[in-house]
Amino acid sequence: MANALKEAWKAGRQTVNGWLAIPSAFSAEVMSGLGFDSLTVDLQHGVQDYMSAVECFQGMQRHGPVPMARLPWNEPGIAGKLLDAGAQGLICPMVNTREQAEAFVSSCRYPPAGTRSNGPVRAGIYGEVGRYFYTANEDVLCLPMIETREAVANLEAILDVPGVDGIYIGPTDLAISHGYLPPVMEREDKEMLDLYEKLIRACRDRGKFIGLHAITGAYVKRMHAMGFDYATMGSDVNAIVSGARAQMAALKG
Ligand code: 3PY
Ligand code: MG
Repeated sequence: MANALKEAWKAGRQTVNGWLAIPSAFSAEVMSGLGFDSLTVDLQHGVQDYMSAVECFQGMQRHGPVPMARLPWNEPGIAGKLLDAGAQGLICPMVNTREQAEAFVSSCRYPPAGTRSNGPVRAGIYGEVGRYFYTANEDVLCLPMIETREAVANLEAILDVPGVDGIYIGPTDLAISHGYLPPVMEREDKEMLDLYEKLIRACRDRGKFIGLHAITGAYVKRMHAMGFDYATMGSDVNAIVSGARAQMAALKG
């Protein structure tokens, strides 16, 4: 099954990702009907574990955004399990060196490209029967996160690792490592925005894709205009908080 995100980016179409921190198939189902191109289950900072991630993948099946997950850390066990459960792309936090990028890619690719073990227990029941093994290495997106000074210093080496499809920026960790506080997601610091431009150019030069984490539609629109291929307009928690807060203000105001 070809990866719809990869196809969109190759065609120059920018996409919007949603972020699932709530461990609920129903919440994932509601989010999946709102027009996101992809939804990412967050096992790093979200209240999600392997089983709730599987349930979120099941919940989003009906409307069909591309199912993705953010790993809790660069660790092959959970990477393999999430891919077997149907994730079509993985975002890996804190990838700072070429070696770490190689380890991440290796977890996601079947031999000879990597060391992923065969057993796509849920992923294999979609698409053409028996084909998953032959298409997964091409279809699964490997997106290391660039969110430290060290990662920026090693950017070219990370991007040049075969099998790295693109990168994902973690704006708060990246800002913290550059000495910019408070750790808010939608940065306005000139140095950070200049850095984003630099990262976009480096990805363009190498035919790699680039995305970042954001919250509001207005900021996502600006980041698309800057040249990001994808941006997260997240999350389910933000949506509840902002929606309920607005209604509470209307009630009391
Ligand atoms: C960050 O801001 O560091 C993130 O990882 C966003 O998800
Ligand atoms: Mg981070």
